[in-house]
Amino acid sequence: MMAKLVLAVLVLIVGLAAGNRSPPAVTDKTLRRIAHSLKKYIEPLPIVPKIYGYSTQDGHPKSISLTIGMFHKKWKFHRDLPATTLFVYGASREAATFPGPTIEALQGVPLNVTWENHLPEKHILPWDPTVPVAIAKHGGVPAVVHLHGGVHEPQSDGSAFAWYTADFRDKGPKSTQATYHYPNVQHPGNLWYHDHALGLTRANLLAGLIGTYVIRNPLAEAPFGLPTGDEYDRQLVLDDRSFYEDGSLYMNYTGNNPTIHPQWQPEYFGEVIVVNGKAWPYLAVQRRRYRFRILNSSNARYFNLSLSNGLSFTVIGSDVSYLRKPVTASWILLAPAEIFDVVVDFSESKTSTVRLTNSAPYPFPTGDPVSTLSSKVMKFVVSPKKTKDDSRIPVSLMANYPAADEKEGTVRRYIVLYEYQSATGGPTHLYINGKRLEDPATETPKQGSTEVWEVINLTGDNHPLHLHLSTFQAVRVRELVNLEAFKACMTRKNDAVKCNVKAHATGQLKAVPEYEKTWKNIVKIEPGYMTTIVVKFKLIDRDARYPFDATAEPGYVYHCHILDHEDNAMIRPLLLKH
Ligand SMILES: *[C@@H]1O[C@H](CO)[C@@H](O)[C@H](O)[C@H]1NC(C)=O
Ligand SMILES: *[C@@H]1O[C@H](CO)[C@@H](O)[C@H](O)[C@H]1NC(C)=O
Ligand SMILES: *[C@@H]1O[C@H](CO)[C@@H](O)[C@H](O)[C@H]1NC(C)=O
Ligand SMILES: *[C@@H]1O[C@H](CO)[C@@H](O)[C@H](O)[C@H]1NC(C)=O
Ligand SMILES: CC(=O)N[C@H]1CO[C@H](CO)[C@@H](O)[C@@H]1O
Ligand SMILES: [Cu+2]
Repeated sequence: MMAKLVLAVLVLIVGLAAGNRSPPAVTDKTLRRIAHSLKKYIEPLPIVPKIYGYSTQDGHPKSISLTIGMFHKKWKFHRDLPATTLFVYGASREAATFPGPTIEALQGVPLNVTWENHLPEKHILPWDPTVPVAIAKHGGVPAVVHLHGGVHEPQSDGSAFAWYTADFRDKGPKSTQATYHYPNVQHPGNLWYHDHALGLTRANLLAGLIGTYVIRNPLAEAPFGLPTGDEYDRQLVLDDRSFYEDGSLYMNYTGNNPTIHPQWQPEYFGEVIVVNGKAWPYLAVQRRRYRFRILNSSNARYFNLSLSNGLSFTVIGSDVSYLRKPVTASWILLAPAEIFDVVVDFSESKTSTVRLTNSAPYPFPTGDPVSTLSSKVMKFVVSPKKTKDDSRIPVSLMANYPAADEKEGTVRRYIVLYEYQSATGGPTHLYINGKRLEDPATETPKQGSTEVWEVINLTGDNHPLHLHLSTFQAVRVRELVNLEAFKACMTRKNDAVKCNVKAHATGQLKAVPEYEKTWKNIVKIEPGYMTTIVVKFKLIDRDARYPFDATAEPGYVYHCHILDHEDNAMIRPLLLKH
């Protein structure tokens, strides 16, 4: 009783300190009832607005500067839900959307973006002061933008410590500038921008701070003959959210271990599947090919996507890179923050509707099976008449990209993922290599080099590993044998070599899916396995060094992209050296 009272008071104090309204009482059942009450497939899928990151005034593409703000704004997720306040990106408050505008850049044409923080005094969601977190002394919401998949100098990387509030009233220890330089020197592909403020990433993204970014190279891409134009080449930004009756976003105000972390929960799962800012939308399509750039921007939900009625995906790219050649897949497993670039040919549909469905358990891979709610994603309504279609699926794509070659690696590192639990077994925090973000950098690759990272998962979850700046791909996924003995040794010594990792990394091999055999920004790390990734700290299409000083302060980071893990604190510095 006393403990409960103390807890309630603690939660109240923390809630007040964090400037939050007290949470309306709500149960999972209520959240599910609200989700069930929304009529499925009646909201049309919005086209994500576009902002060009270059000008073509006199025929030649020219470098420009953009100003993009973070605003609070009412957003309606569904006809049957009242509008609610979100944090969103846009050129102005009027233009701001969820997800934010797609920035279209050209390879080789640099772009400057000034990211302005116009967020209000108080957050719309709860946050936890006991994880390493940005705290604004003078009110306001700390924010900083990271371009995920971007190859750019460290000063423009959106370090978790480089946050700032509205009018720069408060700023983090590594904040220098609000204008970021994106040189766009890298090969064409799909990127996204999102918030990266210390300890607030899960809340800021849930609140709406996400947007997509495409780098094009018309000369290299036009010969592929893929579907083009706003109508046939589209973004599908997937995420999951739960809502209160009044339409506002739900996030649990009570931690799973409230005496340790009053708010932090190991994984956020929402009952409602949202695509391009609308709950369970539909898209009317013609009987022809469409290109979809599918981004999973959920906090923690994996999606195992498939199409009904026998249609399949032709996968042409994964994250920031085209594949060497297209791969047909009947399902694709999308981790948080992972992107797949696919073509779907609706002329093959024998029916007038096609559903995009999800079957990934949550947490992935050993959690609950999907519900009738989260198995639905969106619906395509296929027009009856066949349409003229000039697009095609090419035989090969970026065949000149180098294959991943482990022998090129000059350094081999062991990267171990740990989860720590309370006496009652609830996760309390997660670390990489048993170290905090604030501990000195141990991963210090040479710029221009290739390394081999052996990533060992000692937790029960699949973790999407993300490295800033570099691109990488998995070459081997091997089961660890005598896992418990290895884990016990690692828990004591935290040293893979001393714990004789070679003797344990002898189990079954799992194939790397064909559609992931390219240079990626996210690799899914299977629990109980050692995943070998080849990491390139250079430009892959030209085998060239970065044309900027990648060794500058404040450096980069690498982390798990389950946002709730990243915030507490599955994240480490990545400092490049000359
Ligand atoms: C972008 O910023 C860089 C560095 O400050 C500057 O040299 C360049 O002129 C800017 N470009 C534009 C188009 O303003
Ligand atoms: C919020 O978290 C607490 C603690 O883990 C849990 O008991 C409660 O059921 C959660 N609420 C909902 C609606 O899931
Ligand atoms: C989306 O990404 C989140 C985390 O970034 C991940 O947990 C989730 O499984 C992903 N969902 C899909 C469908 O890929
Ligand atoms: C994804 O779902 C398909 C069935 O739709 C299933 O065959 C496949 O094994 C699933 N993939 C994973 C990784 O769970
Ligand atoms: C799914 C799976 O194999 N998870 C394992 C990940 O590793 C931990 C500890 O090493 C195991 O306990 C999990 O079962
Ligand atoms: Cu994780």
